[in-house]
Amino acid sequence: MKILTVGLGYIGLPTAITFALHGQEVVGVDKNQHVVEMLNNGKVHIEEPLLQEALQEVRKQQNLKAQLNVEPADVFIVAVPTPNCEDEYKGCDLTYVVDAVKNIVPYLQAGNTVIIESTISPRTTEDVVKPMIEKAGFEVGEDIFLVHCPERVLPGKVLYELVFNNRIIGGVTPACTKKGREIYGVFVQGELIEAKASTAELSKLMENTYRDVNIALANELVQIGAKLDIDALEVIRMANQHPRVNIHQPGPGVGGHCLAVDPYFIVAKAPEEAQLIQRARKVNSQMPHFVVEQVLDILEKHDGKTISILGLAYKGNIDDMRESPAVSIANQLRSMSGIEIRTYDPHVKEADTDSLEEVLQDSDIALILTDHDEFKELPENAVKVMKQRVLFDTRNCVVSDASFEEHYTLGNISAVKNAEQAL
Ligand code: SAJ
Repeated sequence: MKILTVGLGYIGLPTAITFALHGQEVVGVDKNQHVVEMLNNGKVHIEEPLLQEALQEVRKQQNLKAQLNVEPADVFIVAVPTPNCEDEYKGCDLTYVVDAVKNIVPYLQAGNTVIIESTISPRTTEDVVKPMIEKAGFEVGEDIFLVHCPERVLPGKVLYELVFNNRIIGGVTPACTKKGREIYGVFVQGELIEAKASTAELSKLMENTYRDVNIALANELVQIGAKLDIDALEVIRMANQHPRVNIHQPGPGVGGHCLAVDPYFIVAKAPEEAQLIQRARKVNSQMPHFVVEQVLDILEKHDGKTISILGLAYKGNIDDMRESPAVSIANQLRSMSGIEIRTYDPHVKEADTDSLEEVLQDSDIALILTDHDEFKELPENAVKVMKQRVLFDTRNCVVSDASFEEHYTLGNISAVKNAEQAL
């Protein structure tokens, strides 16, 4: 089978490589010449465990080539970004998907399959993509098979989850679903779940929305705890011992290109109905501001001004800064007068410093915004160069805090306020 993937990003590249690893002839297409050149020189352009090794393997087998243009194939997979529109509800911007399909259509031949992997708003496969294929004279379900197969992989575990997660195969007709099953059956060892394209679209969006809403609940609990002087983290630990309760982990906000983006795609299609989803988005997107306020309170209490930000990526052990709450917090703090901030992230090149000692030197507070493994135990020799050994761990990820004199979390921040009131 010859498979052509359009988009060689966080999803398209691992997917292309996985098909190639399983013996398929794969052509990866991307409009970014630098990415194409890097891949053809044997280098991946994103940080993802085992991806570099996997690329080397498929290059050895000569199963994957990268290029700028589309060419004929049996299967076309679209894995391009779908950002938010800049409109009232931040709906799904389909520009890249539509462009990709436009580029593919001239190469389509009867018997081909078109798969949309990009996350799209509900009804897009049937209402937008299908008409584009029909306009070229094909009958969908007879000549061309059209499927929406959303990915569900977790950054950091992509190559494993691509193979072992259950996968939804949403065909526009039953014949389309059957084709989709055959194609993903090449490597998926999880269950292949048959669905209508529109059900698959909304299911994908609801999976991330479920998580976003639950994280919002945890973040709201933090604010309730701060007001009532009750440790929210303790409450979560306790409540989660109930067999049917799973309160998520609070944090400095929700980032990444999924949870902070996908819920709006639903909202834009049904704004009157999606009230809870909108409220949860608001709670999570206000968390960076809440954290900034706590940081200012802590600084005031300790009469300090220098902040060392540890972590810029949107979550631990990856280099992805898309929609990262850490970046928003850093920017908000940076814009304030009388405050000095420096950033450090061992996974991100854009940080101000590349050593822990350097970022902590003479600083008043170590502010952890990303739960990288490197931050779980901050070595004493790095902490001792701080002016004041104050830690604010918004991720609750530090396991050993012996080198610090004060250790704040999202569970005990009310202590700062109470101390101020007592003065
Ligand atoms: N976060 C919290 N508290 C939590 C869990 C996460 O604050 O209890 C934060 C993280 O720190 C991060 C954000 O939420 O800032 C999102 O992280 P994540 O690990 O929940 O999700 P993503 O965006 O990296 O990946 C998600 C996954 N979806 C689900 O788990 C339902 C993944 O399976 C999807 O494939 C991916 O979105 C996607 O592409 O849609």
